[in-house]
Amino acid sequence: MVPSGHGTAFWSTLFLTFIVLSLLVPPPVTAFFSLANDFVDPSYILSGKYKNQTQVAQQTLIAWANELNVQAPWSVTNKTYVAPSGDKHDYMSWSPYWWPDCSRVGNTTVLSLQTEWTTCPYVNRDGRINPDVTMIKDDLSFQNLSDGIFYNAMAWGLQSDRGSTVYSRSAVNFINTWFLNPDTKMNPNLDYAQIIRGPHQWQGSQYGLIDLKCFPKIASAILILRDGKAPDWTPDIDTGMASWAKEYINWLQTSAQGINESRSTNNHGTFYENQLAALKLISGDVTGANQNARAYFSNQYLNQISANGKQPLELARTRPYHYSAFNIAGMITNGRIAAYTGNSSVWNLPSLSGATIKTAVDYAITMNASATNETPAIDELTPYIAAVASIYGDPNGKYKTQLDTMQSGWQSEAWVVWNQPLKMDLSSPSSSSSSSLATGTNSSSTSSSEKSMGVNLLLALMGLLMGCFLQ
Ligand SMILES: *[C@@H]1O[C@H](CO)[C@@H](O)[C@H](O)[C@H]1NC(C)=O
Ligand SMILES: *[C@@H]1O[C@H](CO)[C@@H](O)[C@H](O)[C@H]1NC(C)=O
Ligand SMILES: *[C@@H]1O[C@H](CO)[C@@H](O)[C@H](O)[C@H]1NC(C)=O
Ligand SMILES: *[C@@H]1O[C@H](CO)[C@@H](O)[C@H](O)[C@H]1NC(C)=O
Ligand SMILES: *[C@@H]1O[C@H](CO)[C@@H](O)[C@H](O)[C@H]1NC(C)=O
Ligand SMILES: *[C@@H]1O[C@H](CO)[C@@H](O)[C@H](O)[C@H]1NC(C)=O
Ligand SMILES: *[C@@H]1O[C@H](CO)[C@@H](O)[C@H](O)[C@H]1NC(C)=O
Ligand SMILES: CC(=O)N[C@H]1CO[C@H](CO)[C@@H](O)[C@@H]1O
Repeated sequence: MVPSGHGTAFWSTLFLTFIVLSLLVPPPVTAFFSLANDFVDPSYILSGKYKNQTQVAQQTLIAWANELNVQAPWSVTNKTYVAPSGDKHDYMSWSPYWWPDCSRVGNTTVLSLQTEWTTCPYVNRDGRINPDVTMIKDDLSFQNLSDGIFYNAMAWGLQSDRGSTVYSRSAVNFINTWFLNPDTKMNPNLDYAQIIRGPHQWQGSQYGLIDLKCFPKIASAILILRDGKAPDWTPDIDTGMASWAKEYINWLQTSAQGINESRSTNNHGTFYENQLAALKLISGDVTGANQNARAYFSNQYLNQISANGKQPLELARTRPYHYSAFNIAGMITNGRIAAYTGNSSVWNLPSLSGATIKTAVDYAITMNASATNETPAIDELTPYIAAVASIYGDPNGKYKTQLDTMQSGWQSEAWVVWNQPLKMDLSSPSSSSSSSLATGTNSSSTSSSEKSMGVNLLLALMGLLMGCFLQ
């Protein structure tokens, strides 16, 4: 029954509000997904090109920034457990594939967690993640932090009006909280990353360096804010971040963990150079960034790809599909940093067997993820198929066909925004979900999705207010 006190005007305004809302609500965007790694050339985002064919992907990107902003900001000082140093500013994580063996330490009754961690020897089970490592969230926080900074800076850069926005303020706030604010900052070292627990003095391992592999996302973001002259990117923040990067670079290049990790031949070596090259860009050392990205191509890269495109070091692992896609992410990121710093010849640089990054992706496409129970890992490869199409071209439509087969609705993924020009037609085969995407693309006429969403909200609010006054 209609409650008394509300006149016809109220109900018709409410009805109109719903009509307006249903017409203007943006099309659905895909669920948030964290890329293993990537580097986006800031001049591409700042150029404003290819906007009309990536409208839905841009909406996804902005939706992901909004989603990450809800859980932000992140800080190493958030964790309940403190590193063995006793300093809450020290980053800490536990090695994911190590499990306690308490059989020889009088485990007749159930041990308390703290006793288990410090008295039972830990044994390695490759690929099997010990669920209790998520009790410490520094690694997941850093992953979300890097995505939060990455998507917010791009959301800012996609807007034609480059004033201070919620996106530039968020990106800067996240950087300040994690790296610079004296109360919440992280010390620039990984002394306690991927600790193997047990009855010995706890230390980080070289493998822990991979926890911070996503610095190229942060570097892309900082370059967008810096080159785009974002008002929120102040000289103090720029200088502070550059000096943090320099201190951490020094740790990466001189600590035992860093030196060992630089010699890794598999994906660990690939990601080590990703991280170092990105930090050099943050510190303002473009030549150094070029040297690190190229160091990968004159070392690890040469032995990582067989003539047929297989990556033997990754295929040897327990999750071969995941690890193949994972290392491809690192290769492409090193390639993109090398290209950005002036050396795009790496795309066609042959490995010792004569293969290139393209050969590695062409082989990975033929792998059967279900055969190794890794079907969800298909989504880890598709962004890099688009990257290869963007870098090498797709004259016969081979990569587009692959994407259509592997991931329906891929056109609305955020990574479509920067894997341009795809040199391909972005329309998908006549499936129902894609035709609604095509309509969505054309229906939003404003240049910025944030603006159109803001307009929606404003109209809805106006409708509701009018409803109140007219009753
Ligand atoms: C969309 O982009 C294409 C190719 O860049 C261009 O030819 C076309 O005019 C654009 N359409 C609109 C509506 O901007
Ligand atoms: C310790 O002993 C309990 C009881 O026998 C057993 O359930 C548990 O799995 C053991 N823990 C470890 C880490 O070995
Ligand atoms: C990281 O982001 C994911 C996805 O939004 C969320 O489920 C998770 O709780 C976040 N973790 C941390 C530690 O921020
Ligand atoms: C580094 O590698 C050497 C030689 O393999 C090893 O003895 C040492 O324990 C490693 N150190 C770290 C911190 O990983
Ligand atoms: C680019 O890097 C490759 C591999 O390190 C090297 O062979 C080549 O000479 C470099 N080209 C330029 C122009 O620096
Ligand atoms: C992929 O592997 C699954 C599971 O082993 C199998 O059922 C399927 O036929 C394979 N697909 C191809 C194309 O070989
Ligand atoms: C979208 O707009 C373009 C350019 O105006 C037009 O060519 C295309 O047919 C439109 N697509 C749809 C689905 O309306
Ligand atoms: C989840 C959580 O506790 N987040 C906090 C982490 O630390 C920052 C900085 O102190 C806080 O702002 C967050 O609320």
